[in-house]
Amino acid sequence: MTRLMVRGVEIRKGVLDGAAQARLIEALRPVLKAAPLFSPVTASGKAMSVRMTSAGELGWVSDKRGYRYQPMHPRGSAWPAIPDPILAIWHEVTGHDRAPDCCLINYYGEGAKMGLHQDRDEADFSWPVVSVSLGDDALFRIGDTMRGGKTESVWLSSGDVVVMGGPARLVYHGIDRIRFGSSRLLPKGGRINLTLRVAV
Ligand code: MD3
Ligand code: FE
Repeated sequence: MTRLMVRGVEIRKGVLDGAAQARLIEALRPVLKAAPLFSPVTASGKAMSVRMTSAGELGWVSDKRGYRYQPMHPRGSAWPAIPDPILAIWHEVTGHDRAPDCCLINYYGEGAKMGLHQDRDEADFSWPVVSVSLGDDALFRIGDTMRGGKTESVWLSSGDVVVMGGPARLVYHGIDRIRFGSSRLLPKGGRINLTLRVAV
């Protein structure tokens, strides 16, 4: 495992081996069945290219009313629990006893991307954010805590874990593109990113 620090963001390459990645995909199968991926719309009415769902007490949603954490999937059902092997990564990486209340599940199909943004819908920025990459490689862009600064990019691959804590918690970040078909983890290709957060 190698550890990279890019603008205060810690990138741990190759944390999960192939078997561990496959176990996570297996654990996500019933979650995605109970809480299907949906295409969020921004408040300005634009569809996001990333499809999403969540597990945990709260899920992150965006629609014409804006974005927020809420206790239900858009179809009205409670979100499924965060699977144990995902919680184990959080506890291992953060050393905290408190569990995250949201596991956002982002799916990037061919051509999907996520523009530069800050994660600031959470109540307490002293909690770190942990992200797990599964499937196709993605070009991750990291900027400054203010919009418009210089940015640096790094490729994330399946099994990498990213930790944002301390001053890096509020840096601008995004996914410019994925290399569709670069991994065989997902039979239909694409990328899944799990983002673990303490939201409230
Ligand atoms: C840096 N997801 O869901 S994960 C997001 O790959 C999000 O799907 C991207 O940004 C993805 O909000 C990037 C890495 C990540 C997640 C949260 C962060 C980087 C972060 C929070 C603060 C700083
Ligand atoms: Fe983000």
